[in-house]
Amino acid sequence: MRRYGKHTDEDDIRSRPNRKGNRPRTNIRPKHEDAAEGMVLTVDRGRLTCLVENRIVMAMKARELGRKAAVVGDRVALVGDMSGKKDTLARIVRIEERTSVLRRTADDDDPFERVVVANADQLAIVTALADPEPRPRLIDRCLVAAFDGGLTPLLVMTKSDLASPDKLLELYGHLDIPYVVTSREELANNDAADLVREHLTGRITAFVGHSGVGKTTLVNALVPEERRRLTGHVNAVTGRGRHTTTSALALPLEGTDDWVIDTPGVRSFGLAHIDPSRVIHAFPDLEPGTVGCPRACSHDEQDCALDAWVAEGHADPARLYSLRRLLSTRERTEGD
Ligand SMILES: Nc1nc2c(ncn2[C@@H]2O[C@H](COP(=O)(O)OP(=O)(O)OP(=O)(O)O)[C@@H](O)[C@H]2O)c(=O)[nH]1
Ligand SMILES: [Mg+2]
Ligand SMILES: [Zn+2]
Repeated sequence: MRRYGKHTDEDDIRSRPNRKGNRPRTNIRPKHEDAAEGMVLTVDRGRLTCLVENRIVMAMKARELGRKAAVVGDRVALVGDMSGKKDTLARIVRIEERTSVLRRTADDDDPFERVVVANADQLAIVTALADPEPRPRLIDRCLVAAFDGGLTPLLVMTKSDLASPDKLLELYGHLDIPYVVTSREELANNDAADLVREHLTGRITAFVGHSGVGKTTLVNALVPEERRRLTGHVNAVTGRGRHTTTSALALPLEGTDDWVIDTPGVRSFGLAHIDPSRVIHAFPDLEPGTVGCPRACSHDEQDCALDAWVAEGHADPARLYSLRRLLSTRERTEGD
């Protein structure tokens, strides 16, 4: 078992009784030295399903975590009963520092942001080519969230048996984002899983997109059933008899260190939490051109230096167009 010998927690100092009323003690001592390392696979009303070594352990947040919430993908430290036996419950005493955070708000003016997934390196933005219709604005929003959260985007276009990908490829082809196109037939003969898997190596990939685009279908094609059963995860059945995912779920890809994370369908991807000035960082090829911009330039205004810089041939005009499209995505309504 991996031990956390060197980790310390400064909260510890404050909670330690200071009997003599003298100066607070400053020596930071390791906390929960015997804590085990785990990963959060899914969260259901305060109950967290964690993977500890190769056991599924149910856990709850320890009170000392306060308002900090653990989310799917989080690396956590656990204490207590870690046998994984029925009706046992371990305690999560620490959430390790996250390497990435995928955030969204319900709407752009919603101040309440939620962390969808922690520690993912890649965001698979899944869009159906029909049923439901592709929604480029939603894709753009997911792209901004990916860039902002430190995730690399991957475009997954499903249901090419129902409609051609040409129009979407025209829109996104020049964005330099890797993409895959899958169909019902390719799902059936495993080609879809193979196509997608090529992009999953060495990564933790979160699948996001509108409800019904085929995220779970793809994840199921990637992960054998007995692995999925491990987590005891059940999907809700909608009024129309379709299964819809109600909570995010992380699943390991067999024989690798790779993970896929299925998430519930979203209607919108609010970006209230994202500072538009950060969007430019997703365009390293354009960033040097902002040197001549006025102070606090939004890069979507008249005096922006990027137009002239790009016109001089320093970067592909399509890239500037992409940046502007992403910047303006916040002001537009969904679905257009
Ligand atoms: N024709 C066609 N149907 C597909 C394809 N992929 C998935 N579907 C169907 O689309 C429907 C929705 O698929 P799901 O995988 O449940 O979609 P989801 O994105 O997980 O939906 P939520 O969990 O609600 O977010 C199911 O009936 C699938 O069989 C495809 O490539 N072609
Ligand atoms: Mg689903
Ligand atoms: Zn500018």
